[in-house]
Amino acid sequence: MAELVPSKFQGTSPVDIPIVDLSNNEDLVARAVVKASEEWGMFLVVNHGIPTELMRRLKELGTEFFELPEKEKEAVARPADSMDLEGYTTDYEKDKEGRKTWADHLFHRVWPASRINYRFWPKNSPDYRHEEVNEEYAREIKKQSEKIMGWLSEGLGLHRDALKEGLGGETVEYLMKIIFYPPCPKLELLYGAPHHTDLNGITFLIADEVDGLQAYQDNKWVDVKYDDSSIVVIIADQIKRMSNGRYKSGEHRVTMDTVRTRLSWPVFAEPNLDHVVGPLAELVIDDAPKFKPYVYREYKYLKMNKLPID
Ligand SMILES: O=C(O)CCC(=O)C(=O)O
Repeated sequence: MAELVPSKFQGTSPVDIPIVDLSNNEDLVARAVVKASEEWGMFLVVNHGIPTELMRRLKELGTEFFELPEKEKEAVARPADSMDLEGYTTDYEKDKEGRKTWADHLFHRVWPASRINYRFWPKNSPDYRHEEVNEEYAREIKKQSEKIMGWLSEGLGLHRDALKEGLGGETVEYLMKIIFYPPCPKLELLYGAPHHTDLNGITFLIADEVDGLQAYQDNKWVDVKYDDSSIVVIIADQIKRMSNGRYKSGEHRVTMDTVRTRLSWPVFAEPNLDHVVGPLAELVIDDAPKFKPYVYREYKYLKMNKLPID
């Protein structure tokens, strides 16, 4: 059931989500990433090496797409009979009566090349697709993702590639989502996104200057404060399950703004649909497995349909 009255903290939050400065000494960084993933399942990375200009351009092109007339956005619409998420959907425009969330979306895969379908990529600018923006950003995010999974694997006492391999190695897919949250006049009824954890492995999120993302920690909602160069990292369900519960899947939600539109760009690193993910074998020699292994297709189906998951 929807929670009533989403509230933003006014003024200073009592705590802030951890910030990890990736330019620090690698041992320090690795420890900070492990601690934040154990305690929060969410943290900000700064000084990560992805050019701010690349992030700015990515956001500019995505924003331009959502400014197009509806008809042009429909050119990359998700087909009505699609079993996949890729394409543009406008729940906001089309479901005015029964809205539970207040947002439009565009999903398209950005990695691996064999899973990219350019039919769902916006056509508003040739730069959208070309080397210097989305594809370059995807390469950078993949690098960050593998670095972070490496530190998390070592934090479990495993070899550096353990979590990446558990998630499917080079078959891991990166899915870009652009979310457009129009201003919402009735804050008491709706969320941009209700309280949830992500169902994939790990998520990398950037957003425009409007805040709204909140993390749930110690029974409190904490505003996530980012700027135009930081990236929010959200540990998601599959890393929690592979780690046998050692790492948290970060709980979060998005509140609305009455006046301003907000856009965000999460990239979800997720297993291929046929890949089986469960607690890593080395972690359940002495300890009982806390989770059942699932083919990712089944896990995704259960989670998206709010069905029970062991
Ligand atoms: O827009 C945001 O900041 C978060 C989006 C989100 O939680 C999601 O798409 O799962």
